[in-house]
Amino acid sequence: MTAVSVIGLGAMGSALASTFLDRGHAVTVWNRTPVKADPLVARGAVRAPAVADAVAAGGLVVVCVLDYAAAGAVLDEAAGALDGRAVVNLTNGTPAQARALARRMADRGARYVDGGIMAVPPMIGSPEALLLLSGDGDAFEAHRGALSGLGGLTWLGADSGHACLYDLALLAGMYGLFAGFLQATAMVGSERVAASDFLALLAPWIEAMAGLLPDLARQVDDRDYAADGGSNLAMQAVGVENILQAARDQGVGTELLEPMLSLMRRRVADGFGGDDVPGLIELIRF
Ligand code: FVH
Repeated sequence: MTAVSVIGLGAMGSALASTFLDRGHAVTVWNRTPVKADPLVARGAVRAPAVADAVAAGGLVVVCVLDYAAAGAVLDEAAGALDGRAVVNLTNGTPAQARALARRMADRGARYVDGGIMAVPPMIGSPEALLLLSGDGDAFEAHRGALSGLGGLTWLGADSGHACLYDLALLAGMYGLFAGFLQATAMVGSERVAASDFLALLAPWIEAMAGLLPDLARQVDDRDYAADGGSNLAMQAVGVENILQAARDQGVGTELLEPMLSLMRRRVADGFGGDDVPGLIELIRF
């Protein structure tokens, strides 16, 4: 079994360390605030006195702290121990931050894999938890077995920025969904309808709309947004205007959907009112 070191014992780092213990790995832990290691030490983990000791102890070094500034700082503190180590950084950040840290790790002789976790801490160790990983393919293959104990793995290739990019893109999809949920429940809430009651209508509606995604994806890929007699953008823009006006009339805020309406108006003004809604991507895409 690979000896694993976990650096960062917040909610997620603790769940990772705990799961490695469950799977029978020798686990060394380090956290800036040492007391957070106590429950893991009670279960058999070794407390490293300094972060460099944790790095030196692990065949696989997993980092999971708040942000890349913290990840960079703790790994700098362990600079002398990094040569030859496999470092898997599961901290949330941007592709540019991941690529910069990958270069710093390579300069110090570490084999660096970047990752994103699509799960909340209680899901770690279950098949529903998804880890997105990219970077040093040899390090990934060497530790695929240990990492797969945390959840499902998706390898995204040699660019260490890709795991972050996919992670943030998936989260963007999630926050779009949350924005719609909040707008909808605030609107019916203005008439004292409980969100939990409204879900009986909202959840199946969102599920039905999710069924349209393959068609929308095809339109985006083909850059062909013809509405084909379906739901044209000019009509949908009027619908969104009505949503926002109704919200105002009910004393509900409109900030979540205003950016969408403003893109719709621009696209209609540009002469694409007969297209379908995926055409909006032309106003924001690379
Ligand atoms: N928890 C979640 O639901 C999400 C799921 C998806 C992935 N995220 C990312 O995981 C990273 C860690 O998140 P977390 O949930 O463990 O966060 P906290 O419980 O707030 O713990 C933060 C840890 O970071 C340490 N830390 C912060 N700043 C520093 C620093 N300057 N130097 C060293 N360590 C630092 C902190 O240490 P301490 O406050 O206990 O001393 C915690 O160990 C994160 O990127 C999520 O986006 C989680």
